Amino acid sequence: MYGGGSGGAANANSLFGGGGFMPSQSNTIPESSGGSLSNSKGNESAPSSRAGGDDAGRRHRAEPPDARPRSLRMDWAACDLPLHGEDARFGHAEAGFVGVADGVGGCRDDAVDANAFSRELMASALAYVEQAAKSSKLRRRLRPEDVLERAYEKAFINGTPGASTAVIMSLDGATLRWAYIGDSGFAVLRDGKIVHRSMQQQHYFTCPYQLSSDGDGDSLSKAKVGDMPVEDGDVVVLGTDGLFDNMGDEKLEHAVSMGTELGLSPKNMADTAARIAYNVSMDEWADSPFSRECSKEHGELVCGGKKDDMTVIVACIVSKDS
Ligand SMILES: [Mn+2]
Repeated sequence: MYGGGSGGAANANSLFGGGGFMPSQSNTIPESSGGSLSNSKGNESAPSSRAGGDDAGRRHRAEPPDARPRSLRMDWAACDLPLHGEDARFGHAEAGFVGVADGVGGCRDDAVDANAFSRELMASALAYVEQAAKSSKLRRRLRPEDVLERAYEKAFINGTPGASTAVIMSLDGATLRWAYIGDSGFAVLRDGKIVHRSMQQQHYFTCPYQLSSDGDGDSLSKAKVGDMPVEDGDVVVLGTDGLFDNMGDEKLEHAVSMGTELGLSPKNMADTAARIAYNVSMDEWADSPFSRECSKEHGELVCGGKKDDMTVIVACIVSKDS
């Protein structure tokens, strides 16, 4: 467990509540077909069950009886601002999958490459999604929690050292799905307002829930899984804690509203959000989500942002015709 503290042991039988490791199809990494993978070193709330979904997911789950399947796609792009080089991400436009992961920084103390585990998680997730994307039947059934499980399984079996938080999301018809663990998260915006967001899962301040290869991390059964219907024009922002610890809801809503009004591309919106968060992170007098949590923790007013890697994915939900 990095960041301190202790948690439940990760083991094969505890993956998403007892399913265990399934026969892996992810040992073969197919040729890239529209997918994208990056890590920042290179270049550029409450546990739920697998079947459960979270509260917001349930609230939004019921669709009008006359709703016909809508043809939507994700138009996505990313911005990476590396500091320690511990973040990684992937995306596959055709399959409608995106994800980010954050190697937990405590690994630095152990002279472990803190990026190795997050990088492998995202690489394995992309490989599995690419494989599934070749079959429309398989693609329809693919869920973010399955991809996270397969990716974790592969990193675990390979003994890749380290620990990581992660979030994986998919667009399936007009349904947005997610699975996440720790403080890598997302927000869904409609008409410039956040209509749903993930909750940071942590054991205590600065110690997020995390998957690890050494049996000292958290079980995947602690991952939050959910879904909600989305519409043409919705904007999904995924990020590691470097984004959300520096960028409060108001700033995020402002950035996305501005991007939508100006017709900015997902890439420009991701760059804009990352730049705003970066400026906060470098401002020792800033009022940030991180400084507010610090203030609560220490019982006195603390100012400033949090210097960290930042990985931002902006996925605009658009009609397939556009
Ligand atoms: Mn981070």
